[in-house]
Amino acid sequence: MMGKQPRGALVVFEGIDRSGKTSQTNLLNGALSARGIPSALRRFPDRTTPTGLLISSYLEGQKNLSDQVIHLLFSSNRWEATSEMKETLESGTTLIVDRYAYSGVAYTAAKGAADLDWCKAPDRGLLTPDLVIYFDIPTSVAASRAEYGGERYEKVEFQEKVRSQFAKLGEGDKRWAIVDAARPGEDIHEAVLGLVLEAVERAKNEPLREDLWVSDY
Ligand code: DGP
Repeated sequence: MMGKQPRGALVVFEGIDRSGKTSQTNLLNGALSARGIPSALRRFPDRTTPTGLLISSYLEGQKNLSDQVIHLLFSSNRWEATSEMKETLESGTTLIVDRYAYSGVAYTAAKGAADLDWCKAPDRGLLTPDLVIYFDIPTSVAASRAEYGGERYEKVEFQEKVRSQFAKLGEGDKRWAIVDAARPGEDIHEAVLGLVLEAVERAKNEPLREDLWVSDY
């Protein structure tokens, strides 16, 4: 009889706006497929769900919501995807996720409206990533990229604050890997692929955990 399918890895990409996550996640997905490793992409916020539509109109500046309300909506948007993500991972597919709860904390904390514990609380107990790849890039480099400035958070001074919140979040997190995202795309891809292939192997022998920020909370 065939043994149980080893689970896929949960790989999360984080970084400030225009740090290059979206193009690198697409490249990574292609590279994994080429190696016969089942993988799928997902991004947060998922703007297609009811919470996602509200989030989208907030980001586009059509709707104003308090810092607390929008924080909880972003968190809900992740929680509503959890059971589907779990099924995907358990079926052996590696999930490549463009933004997750770390963005949730970094963007709200950057507003100065709430402390880190409050920001982390709603996402506590989400599926725990096997690897978080943080795309580190100077704010000035990100800001010079195409289409920057269109949405609510795309302002250099604010992104600077988000960047320092991300740095704080990564400290002491053993799942956190920092990738210099100001380099040429090919070099970034190579670094990312190395980290992900390692995580895919590791995940085969480790149970899927649903304790984000529970043990170190
Ligand atoms: P993106 O689709 O990756 O461009 O993200 C849209 C914007 O929303 C971007 O400025 C980052 C921000 N963002 C993503 N996730 C969260 C979150 O959980 N909370 C807050 N406050 N902002 C977030």
